Amino acid sequence: MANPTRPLILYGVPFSQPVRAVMWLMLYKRMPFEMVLINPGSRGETGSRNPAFLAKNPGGTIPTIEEPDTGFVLGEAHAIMGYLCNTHGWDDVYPADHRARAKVDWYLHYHHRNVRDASVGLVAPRIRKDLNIPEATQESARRTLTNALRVLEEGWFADSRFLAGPELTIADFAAYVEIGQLKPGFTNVYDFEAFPNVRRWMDDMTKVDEHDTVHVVLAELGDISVEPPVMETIRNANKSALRAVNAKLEELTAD
Ligand SMILES: N[C@@H](CCC(=O)N[C@@H](CS)C(=O)NCC(=O)O)C(=O)O
Repeated sequence: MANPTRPLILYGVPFSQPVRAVMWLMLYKRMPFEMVLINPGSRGETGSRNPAFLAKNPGGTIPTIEEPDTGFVLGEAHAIMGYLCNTHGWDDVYPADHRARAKVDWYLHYHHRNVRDASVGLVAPRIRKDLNIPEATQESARRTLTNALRVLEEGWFADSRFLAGPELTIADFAAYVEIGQLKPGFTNVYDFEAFPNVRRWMDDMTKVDEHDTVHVVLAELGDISVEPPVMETIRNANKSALRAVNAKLEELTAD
């Protein structure tokens, strides 16, 4: 939308992987927004399963965005990133050429039932005990993830610096928030030894603008491979992350 008078609202929490992807794109593009905390899965007043939020997004998931000026609401991280690129002309990260864009979309569709299983198999069981994810589901998700990493290692990254070609695209944001969360320095719950191309790409992604701002939550949470974090640690990590994002947003609006 041209010249909005009020900044776009992003509903979510920094701990959510797809929320981080959307946040990263906007910070990377230096686009001011307002972060409104919505807790995933909760029926409470600020929860994603509260009737007020379900009226915006019937699926009850974060991220969701809202344009205060128009009332337009959109869910699903990849739809949101595509929409933001389309409306702001961010062709560098979502190429205008049909075939180049289709390749980005190819990855974004592939992501959902493959790379996204990183969270189900390795992170959510340690962080969200309340979800009671059965061991068989976790095991199957870990297998799916390993298979997806092999596909990335031997296919997508075989002769390509980034996922969809030589340049960074929104496919990389989407993939890294899932894969990168597992590495040493963050949760450290997966052994990437067999995937040198994926490791090289993860290193490159740490150099992308605003990587550190978006990942304060994981840096703060630290290694959870041995001991699952206590609730207080998760809460504090989310708070520090929010402070970091808000500080960056203040900087952007002051510019
Ligand atoms: N496919 C969705 C997935 C979103 C998603 O799974 N969000 C989680 C948080 S990471 C959520 O909102 N869960 C709450 C729920 O399902 O009740 C997207 O990419 O936006």
